[in-house]
Amino acid sequence: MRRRSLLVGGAVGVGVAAAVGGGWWWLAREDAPGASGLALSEPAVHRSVDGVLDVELVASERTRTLAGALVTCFGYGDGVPGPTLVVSPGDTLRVLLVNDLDEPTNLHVHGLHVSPTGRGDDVFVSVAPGASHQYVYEIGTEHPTGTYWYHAHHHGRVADQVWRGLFGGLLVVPADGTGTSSSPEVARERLLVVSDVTLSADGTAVAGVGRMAQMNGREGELVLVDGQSAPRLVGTSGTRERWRVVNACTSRYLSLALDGHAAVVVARDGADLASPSDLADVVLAPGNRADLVVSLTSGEGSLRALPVDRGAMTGSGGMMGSGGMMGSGGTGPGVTGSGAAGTSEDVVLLTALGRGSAAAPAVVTAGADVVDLGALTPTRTRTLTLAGGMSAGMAGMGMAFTIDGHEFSMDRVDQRVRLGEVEDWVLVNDTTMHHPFHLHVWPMQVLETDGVAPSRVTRLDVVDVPAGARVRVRVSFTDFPGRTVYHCHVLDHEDLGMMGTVQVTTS
Ligand SMILES: [Cu+2]
Repeated sequence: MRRRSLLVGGAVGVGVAAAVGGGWWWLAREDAPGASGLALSEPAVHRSVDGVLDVELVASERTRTLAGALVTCFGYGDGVPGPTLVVSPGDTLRVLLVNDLDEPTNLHVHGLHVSPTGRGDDVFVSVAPGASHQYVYEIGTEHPTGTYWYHAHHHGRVADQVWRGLFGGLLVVPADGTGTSSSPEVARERLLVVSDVTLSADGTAVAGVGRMAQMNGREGELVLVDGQSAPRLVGTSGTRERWRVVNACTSRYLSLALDGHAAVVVARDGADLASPSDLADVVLAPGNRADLVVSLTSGEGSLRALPVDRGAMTGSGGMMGSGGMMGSGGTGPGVTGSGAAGTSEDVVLLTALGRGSAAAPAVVTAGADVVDLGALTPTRTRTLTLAGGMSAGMAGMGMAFTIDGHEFSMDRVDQRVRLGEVEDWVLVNDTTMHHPFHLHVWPMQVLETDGVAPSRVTRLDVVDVPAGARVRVRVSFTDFPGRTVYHCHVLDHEDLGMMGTVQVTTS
């Protein structure tokens, strides 16, 4: 109780934290089941006006409130997550990225179907310390409404920068402001950006995790919603709410469960589902989003993230056997650094109170019309093989994460595609852990995983490729010529090389 009152009292200063014996980050965490009791506070919102949203995002490292305490971390503006950017089809989104960090960075608008060239979603851009870059994203008039997000995407630094706070939500909503077109009647919408991080004893977001943590993909001690530890959400019983959940964790998979209230998934990765899906059937890999319609009943329930086994990397020669040795190379405090990479904890993300006595409304049963690429004939089929692990080389132990045998090089074109063509990509996972495959600009329709087709049309921008599995996706390369990337969204793997380039040309 004493610890809880510290948290409720507002910002827990570092001095106070030290007085209770270092390792103060445990305070927030141990209080999480049952909640800190703090009311959920969503990020600030910037909404487009007259077809334009013009914002400045300043990436900086400074003190911000995180998990109820004052923490030194990265971020855009005042808080973590950064401000929520809200635009509509046909809008122009202008973002001036100002780099106040002492390392390079850049920006990616995850899931948006926009040009990867010019001032668009070009992840080859590097914004030096002290410099700025003007991004201009033209949102097409036919752009799907839904839940997206933005984050830093500078190769080699992505995991660290996202982990330390460089991410925020991005929504595309109908211009008339009535919520999403497919939205059943909801009393309100909430944006729930889930992230994880580990804090050091002096109240700093831990930078630079150990080799094993990188190899398996780091997972943080703290799992936060909108930068808060197990906040409390209060709604009205007998109403529906739309919860837009973003998995902004660098590696952690989220298998969501809600007790006390009913919920279904109505959209994934900005694509409406033809029919709602059970929450239990949707696992959010890093980068994925799910829009839930929650029917609030009277009383309190909790949204939890259940354990997910995503395997662990084994290198050539079975190097996992000596994991203890390799793990001693400076694994950060509390960062998953040895053994299985999957989450073993059951984490309370938030508690939700339905105030009043009205019974829960019926759950949603109708879905939306979605474009189905299933009947199309692909122009060609490509196979991409994901591989990696620890290996012994001339310079000692090394980690290599590859696609088709190559580590990422921005100077190489790995796939050449003609604009307007429809292709099947067979994603082969030749490792012992899951890899979430993300393609920029163009969404992927999942056709099958190891021969099993999904039960409904499933369009995603991050597709999980389980250990040892083959996943076939179909992509319609429409609208935008140019060069962009595909990669593993376990961001440590991307930084270690599991990324390739695709050049889309008009000839
Ligand atoms: Cu991976």
